[in-house]
Amino acid sequence: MITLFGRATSSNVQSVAWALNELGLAYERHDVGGVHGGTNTEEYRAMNPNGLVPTLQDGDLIMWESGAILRYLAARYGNEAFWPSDPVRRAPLDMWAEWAKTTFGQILIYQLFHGLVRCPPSKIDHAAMERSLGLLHAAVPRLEARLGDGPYIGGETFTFADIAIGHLLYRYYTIPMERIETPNLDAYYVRLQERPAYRDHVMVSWESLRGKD
Ligand SMILES: N[C@@H](CCC(=O)N[C@@H](CS)C(=O)NCC(=O)O)C(=O)O
Repeated sequence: MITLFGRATSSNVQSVAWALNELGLAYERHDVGGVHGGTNTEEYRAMNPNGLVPTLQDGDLIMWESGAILRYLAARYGNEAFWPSDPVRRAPLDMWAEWAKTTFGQILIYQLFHGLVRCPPSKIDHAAMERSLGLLHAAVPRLEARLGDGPYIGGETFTFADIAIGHLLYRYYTIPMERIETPNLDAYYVRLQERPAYRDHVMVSWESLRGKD
């Protein structure tokens, strides 16, 4: 039995929930973190010493770090297309998954989502947000160019790299901020929305996370 600990509004939890559903795995999800609390108990800290979500339990295996969880699920349960066994075919996908986590996601979630949405309006640092937006606008054309080569990050087929990047796009397209013109990325976002698991587990309103004065 697989258990996912983490609130449905967390983008990191969403990537894992989306992967579990794409892979057709049965699992239970427990609301932990944010308004639900539960991350500071001895029992939870024994599983995840960071006190963050998500945490995944699969039999005797307990894991934290959503990127590592995604790779684990893909490697254990994914088919050859979703997680190529050939390291040379997998490497470029992994490169994009890493870029999503360390570059695109860092700017989008930890700078802009936190700075524009989670921050109380009177405390928004507009100069810092302008700088972050500049970084985002410099990064996005790389993704736009990549998506000019095929419908998915790896080309013709949907892979774990699409989850690593795609789960961030609901935030990307809904945060109240300026976006540059990206026809390929826009079409990709529409393509992802055709997947029921994306609609159900990623397109989750973040209204409850909005900072208030
Ligand atoms: N690098 C970690 C980051 C985990 C993280 O920052 N999780 C946030 C939610 S997205 C969290 O636990 N926030 C506190 C909470 O929800 O109580 C991962 O990818 O799993």
